[in-house]
Amino acid sequence: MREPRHGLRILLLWLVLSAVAVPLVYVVWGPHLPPGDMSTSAEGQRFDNAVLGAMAAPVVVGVLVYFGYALVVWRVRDGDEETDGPPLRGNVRLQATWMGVTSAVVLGVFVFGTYELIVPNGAGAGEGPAPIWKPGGEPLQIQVIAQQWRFTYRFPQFGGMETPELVLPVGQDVQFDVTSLDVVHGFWANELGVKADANPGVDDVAYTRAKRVGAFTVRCSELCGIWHGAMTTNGRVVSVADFQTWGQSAEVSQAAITKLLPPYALTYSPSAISTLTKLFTDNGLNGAGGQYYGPQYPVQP
Ligand SMILES: [Cu+2]
Repeated sequence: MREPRHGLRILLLWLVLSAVAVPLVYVVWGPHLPPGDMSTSAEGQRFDNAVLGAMAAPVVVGVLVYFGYALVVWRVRDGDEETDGPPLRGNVRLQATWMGVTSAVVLGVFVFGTYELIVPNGAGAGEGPAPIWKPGGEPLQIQVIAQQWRFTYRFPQFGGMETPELVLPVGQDVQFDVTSLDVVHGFWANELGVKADANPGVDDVAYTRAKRVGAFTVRCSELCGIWHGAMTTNGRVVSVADFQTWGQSAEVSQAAITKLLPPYALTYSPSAISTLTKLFTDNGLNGAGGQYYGPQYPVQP
């Protein structure tokens, strides 16, 4: 009996199933992929995840089709006494195709990923002190100050006030200047698609623009000590008018503290921590050095 054309069968099966899987991944699954669509950077990352998922689908389908086909067609039948097939050595066409296709896939992912990382919105990632991508115009500047174990936010365009609350206006470009007072932290606002290292002595810049009002979470993404897991807060996106009202009233209510703070700078000397800690704790603003959690913490097991 003539051997059927297995390669052609597998190829056709793969083509049909891939034609189903790719749009399924992109159109049906894509809109539900993290980190959602709350900001330009989140939306960009969701698009990247959908494209990469769609690119991965034919690869996964290929593996599964080959696996399934081999299990069904090439399994040993009852009474099949035949030994293994003839030993094969070298198949230039197969080898060249394999190397060509895998190289094209990897280079495609590399080029797409690199472009997306750099060009649209800076991808919401910390770009260091000299960002490659910048939005046009004058973004709202918000300094993110990480400290064991809490984030505070300084607004240089509102008199350099510092608040424990992250509030953003909708539809405006925001520039986060992320730094740390003590150890290595990570500023991660998942729903905004923003993630930037918070290192002492470093100004790490990240951009985004919120697309709708609502709440988002901020958490520390770098193991930074015993209360790292508790280093999380909520932020909110509000209308431009509400933001102006909030900013102006916070500037007034924080004025007494703002006067005592070191002048706004892109980074701060760690020697300022003890003074700042006392200042913040006295004003219910912060809690470095474990004071925020009270002397009974950390609880020993
Ligand atoms: Cu931290």
